[in-house]
Amino acid sequence: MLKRAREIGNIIRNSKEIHIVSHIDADGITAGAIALQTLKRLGKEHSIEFVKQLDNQVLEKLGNENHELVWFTDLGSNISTNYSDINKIITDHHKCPKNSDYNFHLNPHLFGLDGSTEISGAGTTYLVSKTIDKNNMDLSSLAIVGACGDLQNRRYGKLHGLNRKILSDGEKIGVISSKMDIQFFGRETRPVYKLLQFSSDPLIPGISGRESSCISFLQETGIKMKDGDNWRRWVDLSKDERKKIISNISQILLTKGFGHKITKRIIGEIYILSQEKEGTELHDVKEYATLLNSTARYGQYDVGLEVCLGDRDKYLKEALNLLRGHRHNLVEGLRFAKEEGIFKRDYLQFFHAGTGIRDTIVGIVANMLLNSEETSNTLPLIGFADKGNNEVKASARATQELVDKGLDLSSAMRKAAKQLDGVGGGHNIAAGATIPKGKEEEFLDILEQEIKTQLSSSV
Ligand SMILES: [Mn+2]
Repeated sequence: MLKRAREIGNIIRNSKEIHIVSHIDADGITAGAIALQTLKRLGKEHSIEFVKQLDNQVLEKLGNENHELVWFTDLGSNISTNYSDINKIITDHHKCPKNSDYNFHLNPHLFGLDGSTEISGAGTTYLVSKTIDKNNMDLSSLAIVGACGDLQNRRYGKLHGLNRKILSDGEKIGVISSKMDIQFFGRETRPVYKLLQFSSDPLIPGISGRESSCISFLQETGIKMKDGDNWRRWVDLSKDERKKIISNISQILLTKGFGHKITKRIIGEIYILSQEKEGTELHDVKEYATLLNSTARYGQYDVGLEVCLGDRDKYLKEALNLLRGHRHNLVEGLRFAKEEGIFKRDYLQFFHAGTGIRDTIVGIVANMLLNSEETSNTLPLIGFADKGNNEVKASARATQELVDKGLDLSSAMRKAAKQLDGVGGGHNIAAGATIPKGKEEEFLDILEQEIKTQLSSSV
């Protein structure tokens, strides 16, 4: 992979003008930022755009723009075999066919690595950046934000594979540090009771989603919730207090029969960006990724990008505004999906939000729902949302246990969408598709058949 990264580095060095095309999520924004910073430092003429997916419209536009070189980051693996009219390099981690093994295409799947856990789009972009100049090792922090944005730390409760090498680059030069701690979101910025209330992976029965239960749980555990007028956050608690909470949560999970494997997921490695201010949304990698996601989902890619490039003023403020709006929309989306109802079939469960949830957040809502009491955790969950243009977005999410049993949502979604003249793909645990409106029922039939085949053939 490093050899391929160097080859791509050489293509960049030999070009004067480079246009970056990246994906609209935390991994895509960090990948785009790493690419852009690399080109800036090289003094290359550059530009950047973010897209939801590489469809024919985008490709046609790119073809007409006649860029000397196009750098696809966190996407592009699906076009590596065709579109030879665009002079390109690709640093991606999405599944790709073996016959896309070209010298311009860096993808872990081409090297026998797992692109859903071992390295992200930002990570592959970082590898190229580092081969160009060792001074770009400071960008490792963005690569880790991207990896965690794609939940690559969740399978093993810590980063793994090439991601660990990138992490150690960052630790070596002091931009990142890691330690074991609680995995729930908001360690640095949320009052402790809120951190528990929004816990979702794993879900704590009787606690998650219930504010008053969280408060009484903390009281019973003997945790003071306020310090003067200020709510205490997880990072304000003493080591002893944290231990007590973790042990009491574990107790709840174990007595409810969740087993050690799930209970262990409470604790894992967390990552800190050492040069950011403590208690801000940028200090903890997971919170940073969420901040970026909330800029991307509302089309404000440049806001997230500027934050990655170092702005801590105007753009950061705007990003925080978007984050607040995003939280509001997620809560509303979750409520909406529950009201519409979750329908179970033999091999999947689904909801259809129509225009009630933005197509850009239906995947996050599906993920939150999958971790809630409203859904079965033995079935993958599909969420539909109208996209406009007579198209429907389908987002599929599954548990790691199902993936371990042979489920591959990426291939199932791609195959099902293809039969209906749509497009689909992604990762084994999380995938998406766009299909013509009105074909949802048919789509579910095909998808269910695919899932059934996957799960029965792996036994
Ligand atoms: Mn990605």
